[in-house]
Amino acid sequence: MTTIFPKDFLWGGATAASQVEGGWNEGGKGLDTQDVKPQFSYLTREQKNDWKYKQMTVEKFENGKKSNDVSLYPFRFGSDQYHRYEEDIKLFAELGLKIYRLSISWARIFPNGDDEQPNQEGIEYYKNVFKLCKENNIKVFVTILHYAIPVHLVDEYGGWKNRKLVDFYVKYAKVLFENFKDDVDYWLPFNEINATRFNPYNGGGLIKEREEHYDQAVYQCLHHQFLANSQTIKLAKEMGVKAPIGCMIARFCHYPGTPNPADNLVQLHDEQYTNWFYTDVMARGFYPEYMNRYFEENNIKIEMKESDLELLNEYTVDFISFSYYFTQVSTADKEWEKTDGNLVIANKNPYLESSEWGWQKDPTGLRITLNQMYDRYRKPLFIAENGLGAEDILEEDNSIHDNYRIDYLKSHFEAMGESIKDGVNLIGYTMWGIIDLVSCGSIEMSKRYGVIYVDADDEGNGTFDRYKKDSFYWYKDVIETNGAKL
Ligand code: BGP
Repeated sequence: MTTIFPKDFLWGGATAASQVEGGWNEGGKGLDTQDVKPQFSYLTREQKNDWKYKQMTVEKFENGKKSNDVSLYPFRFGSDQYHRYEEDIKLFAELGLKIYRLSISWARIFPNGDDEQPNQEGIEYYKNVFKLCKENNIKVFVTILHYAIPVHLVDEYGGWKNRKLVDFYVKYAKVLFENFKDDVDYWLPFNEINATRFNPYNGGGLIKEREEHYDQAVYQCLHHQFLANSQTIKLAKEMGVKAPIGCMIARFCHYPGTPNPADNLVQLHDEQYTNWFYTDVMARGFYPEYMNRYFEENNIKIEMKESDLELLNEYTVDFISFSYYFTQVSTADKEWEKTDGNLVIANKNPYLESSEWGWQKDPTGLRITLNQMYDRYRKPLFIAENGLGAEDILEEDNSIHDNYRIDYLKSHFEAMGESIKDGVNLIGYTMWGIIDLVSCGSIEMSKRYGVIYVDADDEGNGTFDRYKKDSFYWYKDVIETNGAKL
Protein backbone atom coordinates (compact mmCIF):
# COMPACT_ATOMS: atom_id res chain seq x y z
CA MET A 1 0.00 0.00 0.00
CA THR A 2 1.34 3.41 -0.85
CA THR A 3 1.08 6.33 1.46
CA ILE A 4 1.67 10.04 1.09
CA PHE A 5 2.59 10.45 4.74
CA PRO A 6 6.32 10.73 5.47
CA LYS A 7 8.02 7.63 6.84
CA ASP A 8 8.42 8.97 10.37
CA PHE A 9 5.07 10.70 10.57
CA LEU A 10 4.11 11.06 14.23
CA TRP A 11 0.60 9.66 14.66
CA GLY A 12 -0.39 10.42 18.22
CA GLY A 13 -2.87 11.40 20.85
CA ALA A 14 -3.14 14.38 23.19
CA THR A 15 -4.44 15.12 26.67
CA ALA A 16 -3.95 17.78 29.34
CA ALA A 17 -3.18 17.17 33.02
CA SER A 18 -6.14 19.05 34.45
CA GLN A 19 -8.61 17.25 32.21
CA VAL A 20 -7.28 13.69 32.37
CA GLU A 21 -5.35 13.14 35.58
CA GLY A 22 -7.70 13.63 38.50
CA GLY A 23 -5.87 13.18 41.81
CA TRP A 24 -6.30 16.92 42.24
CA ASN A 25 -5.26 16.91 45.91
CA GLU A 26 -2.88 13.95 45.92
CA GLY A 27 0.87 13.56 45.72
CA GLY A 28 1.52 17.01 47.16
CA LYS A 29 -0.25 18.81 44.30
CA GLY A 30 -1.44 22.36 44.95
CA LEU A 31 -4.68 23.88 43.72
CA ASP A 32 -4.72 25.23 40.21
CA THR A 33 -7.05 27.46 38.26
CA GLN A 34 -8.83 24.52 36.65
CA ASP A 35 -9.51 22.87 40.02
CA VAL A 36 -11.37 25.93 41.16
CA LYS A 37 -13.14 26.63 37.92
CA PRO A 38 -16.49 27.30 39.50
CA GLN A 39 -19.86 25.64 39.76
CA PHE A 40 -20.17 26.10 36.03
CA SER A 41 -20.50 22.33 35.89
CA TYR A 42 -24.01 22.49 37.28
CA LEU A 43 -25.43 24.51 34.39
CA THR A 44 -27.56 22.88 31.72
CA ARG A 45 -26.16 22.15 28.25
CA GLU A 46 -28.11 25.10 26.77
CA GLN A 47 -26.75 27.44 29.40
CA LYS A 48 -23.20 26.24 28.88
CA ASN A 49 -23.43 26.94 25.18
CA ASP A 50 -24.64 30.44 25.87
CA TRP A 51 -21.87 33.00 25.76
CA LYS A 52 -23.26 34.81 28.78
CA TYR A 53 -22.72 31.76 30.92
CA LYS A 54 -19.26 31.11 29.53
CA GLN A 55 -18.25 34.43 30.99
CA MET A 56 -19.30 33.11 34.36
CA THR A 57 -16.26 30.88 34.52
CA VAL A 58 -14.39 34.05 35.23
CA GLU A 59 -16.94 35.74 37.42
CA LYS A 60 -17.42 32.78 39.72
CA PHE A 61 -13.75 32.28 40.42
CA GLU A 62 -14.08 33.44 43.98
CA ASN A 63 -17.03 31.18 44.68
CA GLY A 64 -15.07 28.30 43.26
CA LYS A 65 -12.32 28.98 45.74
CA LYS A 66 -14.71 28.91 48.63
CA SER A 67 -16.07 25.55 47.61
CA ASN A 68 -12.84 23.59 47.72
CA ASP A 69 -14.58 20.84 49.58
CA VAL A 70 -17.05 20.20 46.77
CA SER A 71 -15.51 17.03 45.45
CA LEU A 72 -18.06 16.38 42.72
CA TYR A 73 -16.36 18.80 40.46
CA PRO A 74 -15.33 17.00 37.21
CA PHE A 75 -11.82 18.42 36.81
CA ARG A 76 -11.00 16.94 40.17
CA PHE A 77 -11.30 13.36 39.01
CA GLY A 78 -10.62 13.83 35.28
CA SER A 79 -10.29 10.36 33.75
CA ASP A 80 -8.33 9.19 36.77
CA GLN A 81 -5.16 8.81 34.73
CA TYR A 82 -3.14 9.73 37.81
CA HIS A 83 -4.00 6.27 39.16
CA ARG A 84 -4.37 4.43 35.86
CA TYR A 85 -1.53 5.68 33.67
CA GLU A 86 -0.09 2.18 33.36
CA GLU A 87 -3.30 0.86 31.90
CA ASP A 88 -3.62 3.89 29.61
CA ILE A 89 -0.11 3.64 28.24
CA LYS A 90 -0.63 -0.06 27.56
CA LEU A 91 -3.72 0.85 25.55
CA PHE A 92 -1.78 3.54 23.68
CA ALA A 93 0.87 0.94 22.84
CA GLU A 94 -1.78 -1.47 21.59
CA LEU A 95 -3.17 1.34 19.45
CA GLY A 96 0.29 1.84 18.02
CA LEU A 97 0.68 5.48 19.05
CA LYS A 98 4.00 6.92 17.96
CA ILE A 99 3.72 9.90 20.28
CA TYR A 100 1.74 10.95 23.35
CA ARG A 101 1.17 14.64 24.01
CA LEU A 102 0.44 15.34 27.65
CA SER A 103 0.88 18.32 29.91
CA ILE A 104 2.68 18.57 33.20
CA SER A 105 0.67 20.07 36.02
CA TRP A 106 2.62 23.09 37.30
CA ALA A 107 0.96 22.69 40.70
CA ARG A 108 2.23 19.11 40.98
CA ILE A 109 5.80 20.37 40.62
CA PHE A 110 5.44 23.70 42.45
CA PRO A 111 2.21 23.50 44.49
CA ASN A 112 2.00 27.26 44.93
CA GLY A 113 4.03 28.27 41.92
CA ASP A 114 6.49 30.33 43.96
CA ASP A 115 7.81 27.61 46.32
CA GLU A 116 11.52 27.37 47.02
CA GLN A 117 11.80 23.67 46.30
CA PRO A 118 9.94 21.46 43.84
CA ASN A 119 7.67 18.66 45.00
CA GLN A 120 9.60 15.41 44.50
CA GLU A 121 6.47 13.30 44.41
CA GLY A 122 5.24 15.22 41.38
CA ILE A 123 8.57 14.76 39.60
CA GLU A 124 8.46 11.02 40.36
CA TYR A 125 4.98 10.70 38.93
CA TYR A 126 5.98 12.09 35.53
CA LYS A 127 9.27 10.15 35.57
CA ASN A 128 7.23 6.95 35.80
CA VAL A 129 4.86 8.02 33.04
CA PHE A 130 7.71 8.89 30.65
CA LYS A 131 9.61 5.72 31.46
CA LEU A 132 6.62 3.63 30.57
CA CYS A 133 6.08 5.54 27.32
CA LYS A 134 9.69 4.88 26.36
CA GLU A 135 9.43 1.20 27.21
CA ASN A 136 6.50 1.07 24.81
CA ASN A 137 8.28 3.02 22.05
CA ILE A 138 5.98 5.99 22.43
CA LYS A 139 7.62 9.37 22.03
CA VAL A 140 6.80 12.04 24.59
CA PHE A 141 5.49 15.48 23.68
CA VAL A 142 5.17 17.71 26.74
CA THR A 143 3.10 20.86 27.13
CA ILE A 144 4.68 22.77 30.00
CA LEU A 145 1.60 24.87 30.67
CA HIS A 146 -1.85 23.81 29.54
CA TYR A 147 -4.16 26.34 31.22
CA ALA A 148 -3.80 25.14 34.82
CA ILE A 149 -1.94 27.86 36.75
CA PRO A 150 -1.28 27.44 40.50
CA VAL A 151 -4.09 29.41 42.16
CA HIS A 152 -1.67 31.13 44.49
CA LEU A 153 -0.02 32.86 41.52
CA VAL A 154 -3.37 34.33 40.56
CA ASP A 155 -4.33 35.31 44.10
CA GLU A 156 -1.04 36.71 45.15
CA TYR A 157 0.40 38.13 41.93
CA GLY A 158 -2.62 38.70 39.67
CA GLY A 159 -1.66 35.99 37.17
CA TRP A 160 0.44 36.51 34.04
CA LYS A 161 0.08 40.29 33.98
CA ASN A 162 2.72 40.30 36.72
CA ARG A 163 6.25 40.02 35.31
CA LYS A 164 7.27 37.87 38.27
CA LEU A 165 5.38 35.01 36.65
CA VAL A 166 8.09 34.85 33.99
CA ASP A 167 10.67 33.98 36.66
CA PHE A 168 8.44 31.46 38.39
CA TYR A 169 7.68 29.82 35.07
CA VAL A 170 11.30 29.66 33.97
CA LYS A 171 12.27 28.17 37.33
CA TYR A 172 9.58 25.54 36.78
CA ALA A 173 10.83 24.87 33.22
CA LYS A 174 14.37 24.50 34.59
CA VAL A 175 13.25 21.77 36.98
CA LEU A 176 11.55 20.00 34.06
CA PHE A 177 14.67 20.18 31.89
CA GLU A 178 16.87 18.99 34.78
CA ASN A 179 14.69 15.98 35.39
CA PHE A 180 13.24 15.10 32.02
CA LYS A 181 15.56 16.39 29.34
CA ASP A 182 16.39 12.86 28.20
CA ASP A 183 12.80 11.65 28.39
CA VAL A 184 10.98 14.27 26.34
CA ASP A 185 11.08 14.35 22.54
CA TYR A 186 9.17 17.58 21.86
CA TRP A 187 8.50 20.52 24.15
CA LEU A 188 5.69 23.03 24.03
CA PRO A 189 5.97 25.90 26.51
CA PHE A 190 2.33 27.07 26.16
CA ASN A 191 -0.91 25.50 25.04
CA GLU A 192 -2.97 27.80 22.77
CA ILE A 193 -1.17 30.96 23.83
CA ASN A 194 -3.78 33.09 22.03
CA ALA A 195 -6.38 31.83 24.53
CA THR A 196 -5.10 34.54 26.82
CA ARG A 197 -6.98 36.93 24.53
CA PHE A 198 -10.22 35.02 24.05
CA ASN A 199 -10.27 33.20 27.37
CA PRO A 200 -8.04 35.18 29.73
CA TYR A 201 -8.96 33.13 32.77
CA ASN A 202 -7.70 29.89 31.20
CA GLY A 203 -4.77 31.46 29.44
CA GLY A 204 -3.60 34.28 31.67
CA GLY A 205 -5.12 33.61 35.07
CA LEU A 206 -6.87 36.93 34.63
CA ILE A 207 -10.13 37.79 36.35
CA LYS A 208 -11.83 40.28 34.06
CA GLU A 209 -13.78 42.01 36.82
CA ARG A 210 -10.62 42.79 38.71
CA GLU A 211 -9.02 44.63 35.80
CA GLU A 212 -9.32 48.39 35.39
CA HIS A 213 -7.96 48.32 31.87
CA TYR A 214 -8.79 44.86 30.72
CA ASP A 215 -7.26 44.94 27.20
CA GLN A 216 -4.06 46.34 28.59
CA ALA A 217 -3.90 43.47 31.10
CA VAL A 218 -4.48 40.88 28.37
CA TYR A 219 -1.59 42.10 26.21
CA GLN A 220 0.65 42.55 29.23
CA CYS A 221 0.00 38.90 30.12
CA LEU A 222 0.81 37.91 26.57
CA HIS A 223 4.02 39.88 26.53
CA HIS A 224 5.13 38.03 29.66
CA GLN A 225 4.21 34.71 28.13
CA PHE A 226 6.20 35.51 24.99
CA LEU A 227 9.15 36.36 27.23
CA ALA A 228 8.73 33.14 29.19
CA ASN A 229 8.62 31.26 25.89
CA SER A 230 11.89 32.81 24.64
CA GLN A 231 13.61 32.47 28.00
CA THR A 232 12.67 28.81 28.08
CA ILE A 233 14.21 28.30 24.64
CA LYS A 234 17.33 30.13 25.81
CA LEU A 235 17.52 28.03 28.95
CA ALA A 236 17.08 24.82 26.96
CA LYS A 237 20.02 25.79 24.76
CA GLU A 238 22.16 26.57 27.81
CA MET A 239 21.24 23.26 29.43
CA GLY A 240 21.89 21.18 26.32
CA VAL A 241 18.28 20.17 25.77
CA LYS A 242 18.22 18.53 22.34
CA ALA A 243 14.47 18.10 21.80
CA PRO A 244 12.81 20.70 19.55
CA ILE A 245 10.71 23.41 21.21
CA GLY A 246 7.58 24.67 19.52
CA CYS A 247 4.76 27.13 19.92
CA MET A 248 1.04 26.50 19.72
CA ILE A 249 -2.03 28.54 18.95
CA ALA A 250 -5.71 27.75 18.65
CA ARG A 251 -5.89 28.28 14.90
CA PHE A 252 -9.03 29.91 13.62
CA CYS A 253 -9.21 29.92 9.84
CA HIS A 254 -11.44 32.83 8.74
CA TYR A 255 -13.43 33.14 5.52
CA PRO A 256 -14.91 36.47 4.42
CA GLY A 257 -18.72 36.34 4.67
CA THR A 258 -19.14 37.90 1.21
CA PRO A 259 -16.88 39.36 -1.52
CA ASN A 260 -17.61 42.77 -0.03
CA PRO A 261 -14.21 44.45 0.59
CA ALA A 262 -15.49 45.42 4.05
CA ASP A 263 -15.81 41.73 4.96
CA ASN A 264 -12.38 41.03 3.52
CA LEU A 265 -10.89 43.73 5.68
CA VAL A 266 -12.53 42.22 8.74
CA GLN A 267 -11.11 38.87 7.67
CA LEU A 268 -7.60 40.33 7.42
CA HIS A 269 -7.89 41.78 10.91
CA ASP A 270 -9.37 38.62 12.35
CA GLU A 271 -6.48 36.61 10.97
CA GLN A 272 -3.96 39.10 12.29
CA TYR A 273 -5.42 39.57 15.77
CA THR A 274 -6.44 35.99 16.47
CA ASN A 275 -3.73 34.01 14.67
CA TRP A 276 -0.74 35.69 13.06
CA PHE A 277 0.23 38.01 15.89
CA TYR A 278 1.15 35.10 18.15
CA THR A 279 3.03 32.96 15.66
CA ASP A 280 4.70 36.06 14.20
CA VAL A 281 6.19 36.90 17.59
CA MET A 282 7.24 33.36 18.47
CA ALA A 283 8.35 32.11 15.05
CA ARG A 284 9.52 35.29 13.31
CA GLY A 285 10.78 36.92 16.46
CA PHE A 286 9.23 40.37 16.44
CA TYR A 287 6.06 42.30 17.24
CA PRO A 288 4.40 42.72 13.83
CA GLU A 289 3.78 46.30 12.71
CA TYR A 290 0.03 45.77 12.21
CA MET A 291 -0.38 45.48 15.99
CA ASN A 292 0.89 49.01 16.60
CA ARG A 293 -2.23 50.63 15.26
CA TYR A 294 -4.38 48.16 17.20
CA PHE A 295 -2.53 48.98 20.40
CA GLU A 296 -2.79 52.72 19.79
CA GLU A 297 -6.49 52.65 18.99
CA ASN A 298 -7.22 50.58 22.05
CA ASN A 299 -5.02 52.63 24.32
CA ILE A 300 -2.75 49.69 25.09
CA LYS A 301 0.78 50.41 26.22
CA ILE A 302 2.71 47.27 26.93
CA GLU A 303 5.36 47.72 29.58
CA MET A 304 8.56 46.21 28.34
CA LYS A 305 12.32 46.51 28.55
CA GLU A 306 14.34 47.11 25.42
CA SER A 307 16.19 43.87 26.00
CA ASP A 308 12.87 42.03 25.79
CA LEU A 309 12.65 42.59 22.06
CA GLU A 310 16.19 41.30 21.56
CA LEU A 311 15.34 38.20 23.51
CA LEU A 312 12.19 37.56 21.44
CA ASN A 313 14.21 38.07 18.30
CA GLU A 314 17.03 35.75 19.25
CA TYR A 315 15.05 32.84 20.66
CA THR A 316 12.35 31.66 18.30
CA VAL A 317 10.69 28.25 18.05
CA ASP A 318 11.81 25.19 16.11
CA PHE A 319 8.35 24.14 14.99
CA ILE A 320 4.81 25.48 14.96
CA SER A 321 1.81 23.61 16.26
CA PHE A 322 -1.84 24.41 16.54
CA SER A 323 -5.24 23.10 17.47
CA TYR A 324 -7.78 22.90 14.69
CA TYR A 325 -11.46 22.24 15.32
CA PHE A 326 -13.58 24.52 13.16
CA THR A 327 -13.51 27.61 10.93
CA GLN A 328 -14.96 31.07 11.27
CA VAL A 329 -16.74 33.62 9.10
CA SER A 330 -15.49 37.21 9.13
CA THR A 331 -18.16 39.76 8.47
CA ALA A 332 -18.98 43.40 9.00
CA ASP A 333 -22.60 42.34 9.54
CA LYS A 334 -23.31 42.37 13.28
CA GLU A 335 -26.56 40.46 12.81
CA TRP A 336 -24.88 37.41 11.25
CA GLU A 337 -26.16 34.14 12.71
CA LYS A 338 -23.98 32.78 15.49
CA THR A 339 -22.85 29.34 16.56
CA ASP A 340 -20.67 27.93 19.31
CA GLY A 341 -16.96 27.36 18.79
CA ASN A 342 -13.92 26.46 20.83
CA LEU A 343 -14.14 28.88 23.79
CA VAL A 344 -15.57 31.53 21.46
CA ILE A 345 -18.82 32.40 19.72
CA ALA A 346 -18.40 32.11 15.95
CA ASN A 347 -20.32 33.37 12.94
CA LYS A 348 -22.13 30.47 11.34
CA ASN A 349 -21.06 29.22 7.91
CA PRO A 350 -24.11 28.07 5.92
CA TYR A 351 -21.97 25.68 3.87
CA LEU A 352 -20.77 23.58 6.79
CA GLU A 353 -22.28 21.04 9.13
CA SER A 354 -22.03 21.43 12.87
CA SER A 355 -21.14 19.01 15.64
CA GLU A 356 -23.60 18.43 18.50
CA TRP A 357 -21.87 21.34 20.22
CA GLY A 358 -22.24 23.67 17.25
CA TRP A 359 -18.59 23.52 16.16
CA GLN A 360 -18.54 23.56 12.37
CA LYS A 361 -16.62 20.74 10.74
CA ASP A 362 -14.33 21.81 7.94
CA PRO A 363 -11.57 19.51 6.67
CA THR A 364 -10.90 21.76 3.67
CA GLY A 365 -10.17 24.57 6.11
CA LEU A 366 -7.43 22.39 7.57
CA ARG A 367 -5.76 22.12 4.18
CA ILE A 368 -6.02 25.88 3.73
CA THR A 369 -4.63 26.46 7.22
CA LEU A 370 -1.67 24.14 6.72
CA ASN A 371 -0.80 25.78 3.41
CA GLN A 372 -1.07 29.29 4.81
CA MET A 373 1.03 28.52 7.86
CA TYR A 374 3.76 26.70 6.03
CA ASP A 375 3.95 29.37 3.37
CA ARG A 376 4.33 32.09 5.99
CA TYR A 377 6.87 30.46 8.31
CA ARG A 378 8.60 27.62 6.44
CA LYS A 379 8.98 25.73 9.72
CA PRO A 380 7.81 22.17 10.44
CA LEU A 381 4.13 22.04 11.40
CA PHE A 382 2.49 19.84 14.00
CA ILE A 383 -1.27 19.45 14.51
CA ALA A 384 -1.28 19.32 18.30
CA GLU A 385 -5.06 19.01 18.64
CA ASN A 386 -7.97 18.01 16.44
CA GLY A 387 -10.93 15.75 16.99
CA LEU A 388 -14.66 15.48 17.42
CA GLY A 389 -16.47 16.02 20.72
CA ALA A 390 -19.61 13.88 20.65
CA GLU A 391 -21.97 11.98 22.90
CA ASP A 392 -21.10 8.26 22.70
CA ILE A 393 -23.26 5.30 23.67
CA LEU A 394 -21.77 2.43 25.61
CA GLU A 395 -23.66 -0.66 24.43
CA GLU A 396 -24.46 -3.60 26.68
CA ASP A 397 -21.56 -5.59 25.29
CA ASN A 398 -19.25 -2.63 26.03
CA SER A 399 -18.82 -1.69 22.38
CA ILE A 400 -19.10 1.91 21.18
CA HIS A 401 -20.08 2.51 17.56
CA ASP A 402 -18.68 5.94 16.77
CA ASN A 403 -18.76 6.05 12.98
CA TYR A 404 -19.32 9.81 13.11
CA ARG A 405 -15.86 10.16 14.72
CA ILE A 406 -14.26 7.93 12.11
CA ASP A 407 -15.86 10.04 9.35
CA TYR A 408 -14.60 13.23 10.95
CA LEU A 409 -11.04 11.96 11.38
CA LYS A 410 -10.92 10.39 7.93
CA SER A 411 -11.89 13.63 6.22
CA HIS A 412 -9.27 15.55 8.19
CA PHE A 413 -6.57 12.96 7.48
CA GLU A 414 -7.39 13.22 3.78
CA ALA A 415 -6.97 16.97 4.01
CA MET A 416 -3.60 16.45 5.72
CA GLY A 417 -2.57 14.15 2.89
CA GLU A 418 -3.55 16.78 0.32
CA SER A 419 -1.48 19.39 2.17
CA ILE A 420 1.51 17.09 2.21
CA LYS A 421 1.06 16.74 -1.56
CA ASP A 422 0.93 20.55 -1.71
CA GLY A 423 4.42 20.50 -0.20
CA VAL A 424 3.63 21.28 3.44
CA ASN A 425 6.13 19.92 5.95
CA LEU A 426 3.68 18.36 8.39
CA ILE A 427 5.50 16.19 10.93
CA GLY A 428 2.80 14.96 13.30
CA TYR A 429 -0.75 14.81 14.49
CA THR A 430 -1.89 14.30 18.08
CA MET A 431 -5.61 13.64 18.17
CA TRP A 432 -7.29 15.55 20.94
CA GLY A 433 -8.62 13.58 23.86
CA ILE A 434 -7.28 10.26 22.63
CA ILE A 435 -8.87 8.91 25.78
CA ASP A 436 -12.13 10.49 26.99
CA LEU A 437 -11.52 13.36 29.38
CA VAL A 438 -13.31 16.32 30.92
CA SER A 439 -14.19 18.95 28.33
CA CYS A 440 -12.35 22.17 28.98
CA GLY A 441 -15.00 24.53 27.65
CA SER A 442 -18.16 22.67 28.63
CA ILE A 443 -16.79 21.11 31.81
CA GLU A 444 -18.46 17.78 31.37
CA MET A 445 -17.44 14.22 30.67
CA SER A 446 -20.23 13.53 28.22
CA LYS A 447 -18.55 15.58 25.51
CA ARG A 448 -16.21 12.79 24.47
CA TYR A 449 -13.30 12.89 22.04
CA GLY A 450 -11.51 9.61 22.67
CA VAL A 451 -10.98 6.45 20.74
CA ILE A 452 -10.91 5.00 24.27
CA TYR A 453 -14.09 5.31 26.29
CA VAL A 454 -13.96 6.08 30.02
CA ASP A 455 -16.93 4.90 32.05
CA ALA A 456 -17.61 8.05 34.07
CA ASP A 457 -20.41 10.59 33.99
CA ASP A 458 -20.48 14.34 34.51
CA GLU A 459 -20.68 13.95 38.28
CA GLY A 460 -17.79 11.51 38.48
CA ASN A 461 -19.97 8.43 38.97
CA GLY A 462 -18.90 5.26 37.21
CA THR A 463 -16.24 2.59 37.24
CA PHE A 464 -13.73 4.61 35.19
CA ASP A 465 -13.07 1.41 33.28
CA ARG A 466 -11.69 1.85 29.78
CA TYR A 467 -13.33 0.44 26.61
CA LYS A 468 -12.17 0.51 23.00
CA LYS A 469 -14.48 2.32 20.60
CA ASP A 470 -14.82 1.35 16.93
CA SER A 471 -12.60 4.34 16.16
CA PHE A 472 -9.84 2.68 18.21
CA TYR A 473 -9.55 -0.19 15.70
CA TRP A 474 -9.86 2.19 12.78
CA TYR A 475 -7.10 4.54 14.06
CA LYS A 476 -4.89 1.53 14.81
CA ASP A 477 -5.14 0.54 11.14
CA VAL A 478 -4.40 4.08 10.00
CA ILE A 479 -1.26 4.14 12.12
CA GLU A 480 -0.16 0.67 11.09
CA THR A 481 -0.44 1.55 7.40
CA ASN A 482 0.96 5.06 7.96
CA GLY A 483 -2.19 6.60 6.57
CA ALA A 484 -2.37 4.40 3.47
CA LYS A 485 -5.63 2.89 4.71
CA LEU A 486 -8.12 5.53 5.78
C1 BGP B 1 -8.67 23.30 23.35
C2 BGP B 1 -7.95 22.98 24.61
C3 BGP B 1 -8.16 21.61 25.13
C4 BGP B 1 -9.46 20.95 24.77
C5 BGP B 1 -10.01 21.31 23.42
C6 BGP B 1 -11.43 20.88 23.18
O1 BGP B 1 -8.96 24.66 23.36
O2 BGP B 1 -6.56 23.15 24.45
O3 BGP B 1 -7.84 21.65 26.49
O4 BGP B 1 -10.34 20.93 25.78
O5 BGP B 1 -9.90 22.68 23.18
O6 BGP B 1 -12.32 21.78 23.80
P1 BGP B 1 -13.52 21.34 24.71
O7 BGP B 1 -12.93 20.50 25.78
O8 BGP B 1 -14.11 22.59 25.23
O9 BGP B 1 -14.45 20.58 23.85
